[in-house]
Formats: sequence, C-alpha cells, structure tokens
Amino acid sequence: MTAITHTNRVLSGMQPTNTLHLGNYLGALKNWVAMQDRMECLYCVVDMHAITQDSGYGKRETLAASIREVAAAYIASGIDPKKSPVFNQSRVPEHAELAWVFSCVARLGWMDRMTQFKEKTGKHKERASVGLYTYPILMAADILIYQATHVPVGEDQRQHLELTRDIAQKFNNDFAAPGFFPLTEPVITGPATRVMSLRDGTKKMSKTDESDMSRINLTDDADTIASKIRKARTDPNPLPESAKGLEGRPEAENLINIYAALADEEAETVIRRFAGHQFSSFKSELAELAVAKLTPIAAEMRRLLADPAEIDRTLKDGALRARAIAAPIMDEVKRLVGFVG
Ligand code: AQP
Repeated sequence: MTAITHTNRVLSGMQPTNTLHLGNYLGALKNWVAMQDRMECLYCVVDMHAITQDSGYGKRETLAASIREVAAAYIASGIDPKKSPVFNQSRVPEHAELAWVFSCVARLGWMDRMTQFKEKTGKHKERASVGLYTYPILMAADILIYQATHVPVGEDQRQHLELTRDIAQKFNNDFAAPGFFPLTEPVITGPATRVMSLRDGTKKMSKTDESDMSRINLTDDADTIASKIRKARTDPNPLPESAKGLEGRPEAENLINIYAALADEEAETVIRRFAGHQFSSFKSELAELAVAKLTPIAAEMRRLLADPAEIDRTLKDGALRARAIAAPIMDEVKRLVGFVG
C-alpha cells in the first residue's frame, strides 16, 4: 500500500474554562491568525475538555457563556470564521468516536508519562476524573479527525503533540494503513511560547491561578492592564545589556518576551532598546503597548457578545463545515478497524 500525502491543514483549540489570557493570546491565538492566510485552518472551542475538571448542574450557564466568549475572542483577535471554521468540539461527534478508537491504541505507559496530568492533580490523583487522565487522547482525536498536519500551540502542549504522533504512528502500523494519519507538527513559535505569571516568573500564566493579578485577561480594561503590569513582580536591578544578562531573572525575561511578542520584534531588539533602563520606565512603555494591542480586542469581544444568537450561528455553521471533513475520515477509520455497516 502506498503512503498518503496530506495537504497542509491546521487545527487548534482552547478550553472554555475561564476568560482567555495573554499567554493564550501570545502563545497560540496570535499565531493562529497569521496561519489562516497560509493554510487551511479549523479553530475549535474544546468544550468537551472543559468538563474534565469542573462540571455539573451549577456550571451549565457558565460553560455556555464561556464557549461564546472564547469564540468571540478568536474572532475579535482576527480569525475570520468565513475562511476558517470556528466551532465547538461537542457539535462534531466524530471527535469522541475517534477518541474511543485511540484509547484502544494508546498504551497506559504512555499516559502515565503525561506531566500536565501530574501537575494538575498533584497529590490527589485518585480524585481526578478519568477524563482528565485521557484528555491527551481526546486531543489527539481533535487533531487527527481532520488529518491536521500542523498545530499551533504554546510550549506546554509539546508533550501532548508528541503523544499525538505516537498514536498516529501506532494506528497506521496496527491497521496496515501507512501514512493514513499524518505525523502532525507542533508549531511553537514567537518570543512568548511560554508566558509566565506576573507574580512568579517560574510559573506559567494560567487561567486557574488563584490570583487575578498573575495574568492579563483578554477582557481587562486599560486601567486594569496598566495596574497589573505596574505591580508585576521584578527584581531591583536595571534591565541588562544582552540576553545573557537575563539568566536567573525569570520575571525580567518574561516582561521582555511579552513586549517583543506584542511589538512583533525579536527579544534581542527589545533588550538593546531598554538596556540599562529601570523597570519603572520599561513597565510604563510595556503597559502602553499592551493597552494599545489588547483593548481593541476586548472592545470587539463586547460587541460580538452583545449578539449571542449570531455567535451560535457562527458555531453551528463552523461545525457543519468541520463535520464535512471529519465524517469521511471517521468512516475510513471504521473500515480500517473492521466495524461493519
Ligand atoms: N502561559 C502560556 N503561555 C503560552 N501559551 C499558553 N497557552 C496556555 N497558557 C499559556 C496556550 O494556550 C492554548 C490554549 O490553552 P487551553 O485553554 O487549552 O489550556 P490550558 O493550557 O489548560 O490553559 P491555561 O490557561 O494554562 O489553563 P490552566 O489554568 O487549566 O492550566 C494552548 O495552545 C496552550 O499551549
């Protein structure tokens, strides 16, 4: 059997678990926007992942609102839903169907190595949902149900992308279908692939950090953005002359990387411009830049969210277009596995 050649296709998604933050934007979303002019792209709101940690009757309204908010954030950041389908994962049942097949392909030993599960559950692994443990398998299905060749993500998703490649490879071998699933490439690019907390430069900026001061939300207003940057933790030394001078200074490095990503510049250029500056003057320039780049996104999100029915129409239309790609691939998976009818 000859191997299949896949045309370039991009798939990526975010969880509607809380308001998106600057890490989600610079690590992933900003790159998604850039990719839609170069390749066929599909952008998903991964609502089935969102119930792995927190769900139930009391969360129903919050989840529905969050799905619309994440879709609005995609569009407000520059994703054109006419060009790139924007949809929520639960509307395309083939994601879950393929995830079951993959859970019979993936090995327990592979899953036990997943560091994000260990970080998220800490000492309370036995209380975590089975869904949180198998989350990377559903993520592999999210990607491969479209035979996606590229996935733009932040650095924290690298291990999950490696697992996706392992699952693809094993499926192709086990079912004698060389190249049926592509070995998807992670696209981890730009100066801010891992944006750190504003309160602790050694911790990832995260939606679930207890302190709202640790992150800049895409919905924050100008005063809040400026105040969070002003109060961001730093050290007492001026900014260094070169990248080498950032070693052992995670907070300074984080702020430089954020500036570079927002300004579309290399970190080296930013370091040269601010060499020897005190943090107070650098922070006021960073705040000005962040306000200029982020507040138009927040304003557009507010405008879009004023018409939830229109967002729902966009999600439904996106799901129809996504399903038109996913359904024949799932049919072929069923044939390869030996399911009849
Ligand atoms: N701090 C970050 N820096 C760069 N990229 C980041 N991403 C997340 N945090 C950072 C990228 O954003 C995309 C969507 O992430 P997600 O919503 O699916 O899940 P997440 O990684 O669980 O997001 P959070 O904020 O980090 O949530 P919690 O608090 O649950 O840990 C992904 O491409 C991710 O790499």
